[in-house]
Amino acid sequence: MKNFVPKNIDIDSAVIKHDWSLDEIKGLLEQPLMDLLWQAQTVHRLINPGYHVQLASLLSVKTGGCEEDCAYCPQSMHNSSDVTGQPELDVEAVLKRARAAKEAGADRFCMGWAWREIRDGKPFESMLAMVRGVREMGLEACVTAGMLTDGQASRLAAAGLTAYNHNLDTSSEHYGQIITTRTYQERLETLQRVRSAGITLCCGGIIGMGESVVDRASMLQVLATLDPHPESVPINSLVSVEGTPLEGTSPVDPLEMVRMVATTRILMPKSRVRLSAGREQLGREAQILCLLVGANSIFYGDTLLTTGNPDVEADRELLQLAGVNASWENKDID
Ligand code: SAM
Ligand code: DTB
Ligand code: SF4
Repeated sequence: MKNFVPKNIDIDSAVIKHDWSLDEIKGLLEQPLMDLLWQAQTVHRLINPGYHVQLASLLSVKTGGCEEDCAYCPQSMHNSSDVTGQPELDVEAVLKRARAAKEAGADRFCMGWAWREIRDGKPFESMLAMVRGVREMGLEACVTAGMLTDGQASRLAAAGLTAYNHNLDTSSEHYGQIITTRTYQERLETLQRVRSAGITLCCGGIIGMGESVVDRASMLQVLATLDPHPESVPINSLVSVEGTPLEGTSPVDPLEMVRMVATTRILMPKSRVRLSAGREQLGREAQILCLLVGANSIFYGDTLLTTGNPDVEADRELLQLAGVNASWENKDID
């Protein structure tokens, strides 16, 4: 695919600013779909003319038994999902999975720990060895393991960690309905520690947890007023898991996901917008719309942390059908 910028694109459409108001964001989210899609597509094509899509593979290193009470999460010990506390994977097992992900074409390897906060000692030393090993393979490395201290953040940075994922999940206003064991403020402080250590930020949220459009705008406002913007912004739609308080929640309309991705792209033009959990429920047309209007990364591989994701073959087919560039086929990556 040739990289070109269509002549009628206004460079100012991709303005990087950090003072977005709630009304502006709500206005973007709620504008007529055709206008939103055009505006987002304009920004997206300007920023990513080659339609390069980053493939990020996920692995749960420590699964289940988490002390936090996140209402969406099958790994919380407060929920009765069928995810029992399992022994942590060792360094060798994790690196084997990272190698397989690289061979399948992944660019980034994300490792998750079902922890409230990072624990020092052997588990943390193993985490550092995993980060070093993943980086030595030439992959980006991302960790998501809850809160951390400044000292832990610096050691992760020194090990070569590319990104730390810590999501806002929802608006500060809706937050109390979803999590009670950790405050919104603690989340913001964790993000600040990651930033101060020089690690890039991966921070986004989930839609479909009973929030309003204003809640979605409010969460996006917190992200889009960070300076700099998070380098990656995962947009998840709730995977409603049996045994969680959100079991049985009605699925979000796929077009709501498209609106969320499009608005995220307009607000944070240069960030990597990752179309994250919930793709199995989206259908290929909605996923292609997301790729068209702003998503430039997906989770790649048939499992997220504990729930399902489209398999590699289905995703290769989807990406080929959409005509985007992804590393597994080694096309003209820009
Ligand atoms: N314990 C760490 C933490 O909370 O930061 C890391 C793992 S946690 C599973 C990472 C993120 O996955 C959550 O913040 C949430 O946004 C997302 N997530 C978890 N369960 C989900 C679900 N059922 N549906 C959609 N997203 C989910
Ligand atoms: C993110 O925002 N989504 C990913 C990743 N960051 C760690 C996790 C999705 C988890 C979905 C539920 C599960 O598989 O347990
Ligand atoms: Fe624990 Fe993270 Fe799940 Fe919350 S989202 S229960 S912190 S693993």
